[in-house]
Amino acid sequence: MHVPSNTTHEPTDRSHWRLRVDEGRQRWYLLGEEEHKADPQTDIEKYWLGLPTEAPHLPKAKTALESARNGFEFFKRLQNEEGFWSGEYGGPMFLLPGLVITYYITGLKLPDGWSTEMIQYLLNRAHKADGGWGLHIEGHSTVFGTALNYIALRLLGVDADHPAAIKARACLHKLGGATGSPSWGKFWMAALGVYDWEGMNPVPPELWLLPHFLPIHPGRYWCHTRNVYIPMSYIYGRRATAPLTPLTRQLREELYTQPYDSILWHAQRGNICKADLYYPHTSLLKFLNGGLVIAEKVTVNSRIRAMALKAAYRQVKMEDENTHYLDIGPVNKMMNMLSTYYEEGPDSYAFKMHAQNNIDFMWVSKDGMMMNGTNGSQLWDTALLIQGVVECGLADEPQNHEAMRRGLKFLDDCQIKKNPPHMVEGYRDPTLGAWPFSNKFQGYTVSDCTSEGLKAVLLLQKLSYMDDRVSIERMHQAVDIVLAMQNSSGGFASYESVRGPQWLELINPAEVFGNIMIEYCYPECSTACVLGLTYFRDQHPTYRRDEIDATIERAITFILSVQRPDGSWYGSWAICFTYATMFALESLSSVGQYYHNSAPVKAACEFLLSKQREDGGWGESYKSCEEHRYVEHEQTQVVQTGWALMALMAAKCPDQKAIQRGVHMIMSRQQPNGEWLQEAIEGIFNHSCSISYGNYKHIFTIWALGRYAKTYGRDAI
Ligand code: LAN
Repeated sequence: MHVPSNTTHEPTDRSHWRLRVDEGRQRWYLLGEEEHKADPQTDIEKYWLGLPTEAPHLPKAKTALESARNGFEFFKRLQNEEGFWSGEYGGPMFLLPGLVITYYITGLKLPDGWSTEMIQYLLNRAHKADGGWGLHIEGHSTVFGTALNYIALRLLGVDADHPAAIKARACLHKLGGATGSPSWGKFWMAALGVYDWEGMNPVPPELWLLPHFLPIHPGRYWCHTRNVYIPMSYIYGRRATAPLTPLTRQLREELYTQPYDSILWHAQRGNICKADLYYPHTSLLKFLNGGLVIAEKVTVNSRIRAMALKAAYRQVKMEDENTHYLDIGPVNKMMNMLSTYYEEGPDSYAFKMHAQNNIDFMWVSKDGMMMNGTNGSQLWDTALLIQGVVECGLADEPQNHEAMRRGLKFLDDCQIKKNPPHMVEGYRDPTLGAWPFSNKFQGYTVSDCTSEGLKAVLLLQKLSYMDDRVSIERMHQAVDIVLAMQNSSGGFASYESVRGPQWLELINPAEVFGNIMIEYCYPECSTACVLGLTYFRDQHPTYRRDEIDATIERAITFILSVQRPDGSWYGSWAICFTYATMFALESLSSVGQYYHNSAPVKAACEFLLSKQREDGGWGESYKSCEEHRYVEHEQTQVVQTGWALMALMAAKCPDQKAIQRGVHMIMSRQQPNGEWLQEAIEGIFNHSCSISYGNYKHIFTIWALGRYAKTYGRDAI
């Protein structure tokens, strides 16, 4: 990797960054002086970089609708020419190090401005108190976060005696040193050559040689988990380690509390620092690992290993080709890139494609450059925003027609129009007609993204001034996708239907995440599917009618079955009970269940009302997701207030006063230019890791205010 010798650790001139979009792809570039002058920065770039925008002050909103209108006046400025909204999608702190380590190992040069801005990000995100990093930006310092980000800082050119490095090292040592890292950290360190493979529990590629009918076959795992363990097993199976360099030699001495050569590696396999541990290894996994360690001694150089590596690499290749070398997420993106380097070499087409596409995951903010949790949240944010704007009637106002037209253009373009080239052999489900979370190139079906995309299209194409873009055949394809994704419980999972038994969770080896081995059914995804099918049936009442009716009914049964005794629902994809309860109540209202006629809905409203704060708002901490109980945030949050209000209004909760107080709270936080400011992180995954949804503060405020105006009249305050 190219390390600038004169690194000053000063940020780049942020006014030189531009965000380019291309068929749903979003990529940041640092421009040279000439190009920069010829091409002024837009408000989109200024906004996300934390620079002042041109957004004017607006007349102060006196009603909820005026407030929503002002909000959209501002937010419209952030819609790009292709019709979608981009946004920061950071939060996890274990992504960027994978990229930095891969570039170091492969000797690839980072594009202009990257290393400087990555250093900025790491320095800005180090915890003030102890200098370490956590699993995610709001989490306490852990070995996983601190060891990997310390390594990243050093590889990017920060000296060991830089004050931030000294502080981070002290934090790491206090936590016991890098030997206590969770397995994914152990993997990256071993690949770099600063940790010994013997200190890692086996990740045998032989699993890919097993017959598919076995429940343990990786083709049955949750697609994210499966796709991380494919390249990990390939690299582990080959024990591919970078040659030592003076810098990695130094790192070997910096990361541990004892000399590198004195570490008893086999004793470190099960050593996971307490601060990191969320899901400890079960006795079953410990037993299996014991057996695998012995088996590994035989298989490591055998013919079976050679066959297994071939099978694993075939899966790497298929994932790459199915996703235009974007891959399902940033973790397997970097591991696949490294696998490609070892298998096909740095001059191969595959390696070059990987190198070229990493930029899709990078995001520049006022804090520097981070790696997003996916290659963006383009479809998701756009589809949700459109629904809010249509619901409150703003979409009918002439000043918004153009934004809505552009939105439909994007939705039209973003729908996936073919199945993946390697579908059956790559263990993929159909994608024809689906909508993805980010863009069509990544191209994974997600149940709720397909439904939200479909809902947004149906709403937009009903507007009097809108020309149809998405044909009825293409809507049928989307409906087919959704119908095929229902599980026997009636619920819907995220990307695929559930393929493996629940006991597979007993061999979850990742230590830091919960519920990652298989797909699970979620009230959020199930609701999106219920509503997608409902909206479709309203407009097209004949297509697969009986199946749609039955599917909705079973999904509602599922949603009711996972309500908690306190009336709430646990949310898996954003924080937390507030989020999922909103979805569940949307579903129930769509089948005519409201506060006055449904005991579950009444209980849910009472739950939400019991969490309303003095100032009229709601505020829930990400700790709720970890601890599975409602944990208050220190501050009220506009986003959660929006969710709670949406839920109460969907349920026709009779306590208008309470709803009004929430509306007041949201309006009181609106800025003179119509925007809302960033508050706490909004999203979560795998029970433990938070993730930013930087557009939610506009989407759910506008939507909730609009729903209020619609419910109680346009003049309602
Ligand atoms: C996402 C983001 C979107 C999210 C919703 C659509 C909101 C949800 O309703 C369904 C699940 C989904 C698609 C989802 C799944 C897990 C993701 C991809 C993420 C939370 C974004 C990042 C996360 C991914 C697993 C991060 C990489 C980490 C690993 C453990 C591999």
